[in-house]
Amino acid sequence: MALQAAALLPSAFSIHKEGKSSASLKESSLFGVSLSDHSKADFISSALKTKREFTSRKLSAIRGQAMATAPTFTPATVQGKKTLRKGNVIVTGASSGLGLATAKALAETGKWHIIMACRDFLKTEKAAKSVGMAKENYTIMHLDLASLESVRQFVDNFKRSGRPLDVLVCNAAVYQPTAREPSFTAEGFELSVGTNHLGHFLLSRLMLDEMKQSDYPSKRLIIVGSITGNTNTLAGNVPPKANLGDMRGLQGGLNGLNTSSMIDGGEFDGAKAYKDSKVCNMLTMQEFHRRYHEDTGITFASLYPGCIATTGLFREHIPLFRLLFPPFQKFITKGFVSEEEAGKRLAQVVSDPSLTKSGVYWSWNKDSASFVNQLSQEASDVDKARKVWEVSGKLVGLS
Ligand code: LMG
Ligand code: NDP
Ligand code: PMR
Repeated sequence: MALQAAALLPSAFSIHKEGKSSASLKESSLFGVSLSDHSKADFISSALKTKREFTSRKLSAIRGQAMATAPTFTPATVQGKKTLRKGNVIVTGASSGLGLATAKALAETGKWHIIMACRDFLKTEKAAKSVGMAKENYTIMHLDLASLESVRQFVDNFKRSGRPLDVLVCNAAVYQPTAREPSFTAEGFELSVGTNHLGHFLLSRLMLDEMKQSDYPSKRLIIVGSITGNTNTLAGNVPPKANLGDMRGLQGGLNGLNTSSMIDGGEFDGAKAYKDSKVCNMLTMQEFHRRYHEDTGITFASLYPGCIATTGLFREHIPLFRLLFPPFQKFITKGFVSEEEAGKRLAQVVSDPSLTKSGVYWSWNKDSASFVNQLSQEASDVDKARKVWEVSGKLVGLS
């Protein structure tokens, strides 16, 4: 079995290709979102205030969301003689973990307006405040990826806001390692693949036209992948392993009734469903690249930011796992990264001028230098990518 050096011995790996850390960031804790720090009154007044501040280029109503916007075209950077406006980036799942750390890192550069696309407005508002994001740097918009209706509504709402879309980051995910029975999305798809893959698949397909229309110089569509979906690594060989098989379950709609809830048609396994969903994420990124990069100039990329063993991703794991997993990753595998460091990495993929290569999967070595990593055979299989694209398109009602 071919195992990747990067996974086995991160400290011995030293490809310094394009690794420049992005804008310098202040040390600041990402933890400890305290309810008492953010009173309800505070929240309501800020929501009302930001609503007053909102000036849409189109005057159509924005249904059911609070917006905390800056004027869209704030000059932020001077490139040559041209003044570059602030970039607009949507980050799904920005209410915690990697998404929040990325939003914070981007906000601190002053060059980005972050649309935090989240299912829990209050949690997101508290999270943004807790990491010190300035109001003018973000907008919270409702998105529940476990409902295709919500995805479509989000896209409509975003279009109505009149903001151009420059970068889309598909980051949100759920992981159900201890579930014995599958749960399902609003449309009846198994929850992990339905949320992590199908919700994002519809979102990015629908947002592509928005991105095409943007005049931003470096447009990017980023889908977060993971090492555990790649069986060419040690981590990807910890059972249960990702495997899409012939995708008979996906073709049947993952409903657990007349078809399996698993992509490969097997018995439900929450950890495998998550890893399969990450394989779909990485395949989708490459299929986007093949179909659209040349015509649109958009950069399509995926990444493994490192093992961020402290995030909410493990909230459903047993307490003993949550206790031991961070030290295990820190001291034994040495694959651990803090939320802050992981956020800087994803922020680089969003905005670093040197990370414009399309169709690639980024990883970082022990010096936090980025390099183009190799995907497993399945996660780079061209036929599987096409099949995932076609079957998923039908499931979400696109083709
Ligand atoms: C399943 O269990 C769960 O059932 C499932 O619910 C889901 O969670 C899933 O992948 C997620 O995992 C997987 C099971 C497989 O793992 C465990 O049960 C072990 C959990 C360990 C978690 C970390 C805690 C470790 C605690 C160690 C103590 C640390 C203390 C820290 C203090 C530090 C102080 C300095 O596990 C297994 O099946 C067993 C192991 C399998 C390994 C698979 C690897 C195969 C790779 C292929 C061979 C490669 C050979 C190379 C050898 C390289 C040697 C380095
Ligand atoms: P978190 O649980 O901290 O963050 C996940 C985010 O996804 C949360 O904001 C959560 O919202 C959101 N989310 C979940 N379900 C939905 C939904 N139905 N609709 C909208 N948003 C939803 O985990 P991480 O930060 O660790 O995960 C972020 C990404 O990083 C994922 O794609 C994960 O696969 C990837 N990753 C993580 C690694 C790690 O070691 N942690 C390693 C490799 C990749 P809410 O706050 O409301 O729950
Ligand atoms: Mg893993 C270099 C070795 C390495 C790395 C980088 C990870 C990352 N893991 C490694 C090794 C091992 N893990 C080994 C040897 C074991 C057996 C003891 C092991 C176990 C393990 C479990 C039980 N690891 C896990 C779990 C989880 O539940 C996590 C998971 O699979 O979530 C899907 C997980 C992870 N290990 C990682 C990373 C990044 C994860 C979690 C998140 C993800 O892929 O998104």
